[in-house]
Amino acid sequence: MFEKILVANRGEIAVRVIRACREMGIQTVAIFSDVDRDGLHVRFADEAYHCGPPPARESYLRMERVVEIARRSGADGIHPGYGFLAENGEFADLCQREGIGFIGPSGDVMRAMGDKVTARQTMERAGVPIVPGTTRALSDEEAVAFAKEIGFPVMVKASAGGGGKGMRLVRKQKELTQALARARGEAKASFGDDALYVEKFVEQPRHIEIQVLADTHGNTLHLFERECSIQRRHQKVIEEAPGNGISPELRERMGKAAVAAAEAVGYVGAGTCEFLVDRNDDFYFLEMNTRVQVEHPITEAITGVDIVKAMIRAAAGEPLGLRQSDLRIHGHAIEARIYAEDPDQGFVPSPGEIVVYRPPDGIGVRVDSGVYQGASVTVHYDPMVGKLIAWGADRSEAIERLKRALSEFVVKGIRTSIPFHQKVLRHPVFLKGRYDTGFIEEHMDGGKGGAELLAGDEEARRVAFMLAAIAAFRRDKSRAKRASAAAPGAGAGDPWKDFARRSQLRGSFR
Ligand code: MV4
Repeated sequence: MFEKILVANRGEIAVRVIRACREMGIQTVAIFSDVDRDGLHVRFADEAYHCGPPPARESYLRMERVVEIARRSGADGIHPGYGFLAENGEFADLCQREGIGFIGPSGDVMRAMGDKVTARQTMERAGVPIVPGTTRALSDEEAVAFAKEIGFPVMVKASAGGGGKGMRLVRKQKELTQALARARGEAKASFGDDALYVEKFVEQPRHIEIQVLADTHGNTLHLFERECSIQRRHQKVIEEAPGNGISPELRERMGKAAVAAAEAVGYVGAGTCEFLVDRNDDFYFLEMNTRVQVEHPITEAITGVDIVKAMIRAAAGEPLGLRQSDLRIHGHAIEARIYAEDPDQGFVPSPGEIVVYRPPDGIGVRVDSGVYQGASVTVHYDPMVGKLIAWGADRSEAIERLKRALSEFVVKGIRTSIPFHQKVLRHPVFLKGRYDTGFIEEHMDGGKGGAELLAGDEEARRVAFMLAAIAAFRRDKSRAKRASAAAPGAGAGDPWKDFARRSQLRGSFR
């Protein structure tokens, strides 16, 4: 087993990993950029090292530096969380060369899944259903010929893409040439790889994903499905487990497909197979995420399995100690992602100091967050500041608990997505559970809130973003003035005074 793990991340997921390590008796090392010196993950870790200036490219994404910090601190493992270096095959290779255990699959597995054309070939051979389409990269001429053959509408996708990046819906043949040119340009610019493939467009699909766990002893199993169709511009907003109206028979077929997908690439650790499910309940493999996902807690809630601990054990070469037949679904869980965004202003980021923070608690409630009262949210990283997860004996209890918990959640100083969640949770279509990936577009005014003008207009969004940053700066300044005027020591004192292990801050990188 690992003795000391460096957590190459920040925010709520870094805290989540540190908690698992603490429970396992593993020492932890945090890294932090200039603006994260007071981050919650820094407070929670046993040691913390500075890793660079605020831009991720110059701090959390510096592979050589992260490995150097691991070496200096004596860490024998690195957990990448999600985002940043989590799905970077080169980073996994580097860790391996340096003799540091990367907590995730090998670089080869990441590349096999990261390249969508390769992944589609692998899945086809493994008997996993894929969306009808091509299984090799195409020239423009080949793409046109193929689209005519399968018929419109089609989707043009970048082989190096994923998560909605480098994707084009083409409804008519005469739009195809331009779509191909744009998609190719975008793919080249974003990924340095302009390989494209074509798929039949699946109308009104649901996004259902299967959580997979695999060890190095040949055990691969699944932890059932999550429904993630409530998304806004490819950002998930609400997720639930199990999925709505997924029959035991469909669940078993999808679970077996996901296990076959993982086995086909020799997967180790925690991974997720994303599927589209159409109105006939036919399902198609889309992509595999080779990391722990934001929404993993809803699966933990319904299965009782600690997914982060399981991935650490698997990376250490230990057997999972679970069999598929041991696993059952208990009740229902729903997660609301709390974003520092203003739903009334077209979801512009809302950075600033969190002046008041009072998270909910009580039966069936879990909060995984990376912030605290007095913390500051910056514009440098993902605006998700935390997650609220409610568990209930059935879906309606989970919904009522989540509503109750949202009503208790007090966050002041920044705007959050909480009011938007409350709207979704009141919507009859959501309550029925009969929704698909078009839900926010169709039923929530496109998720525009009150500011229709802002949606879709990049320039207006940029201006709103800047205005929000200026407003946050002003608020912070006037607050700082008021705070320094107030009598010191009037409050409860330092809330961190009795914290178990205040981490030692070490090292500096510029
Ligand atoms: C599709 C699709 C329909 N047909 N592919 C979006 C994210 C990326 N992972 C794949 N996506 C889609 N691919 C075909 N052939 C519809 C989507 C899609 C979507 C998928 C999952 C969740 C939300 C979505 C929102 C819009 C489009």
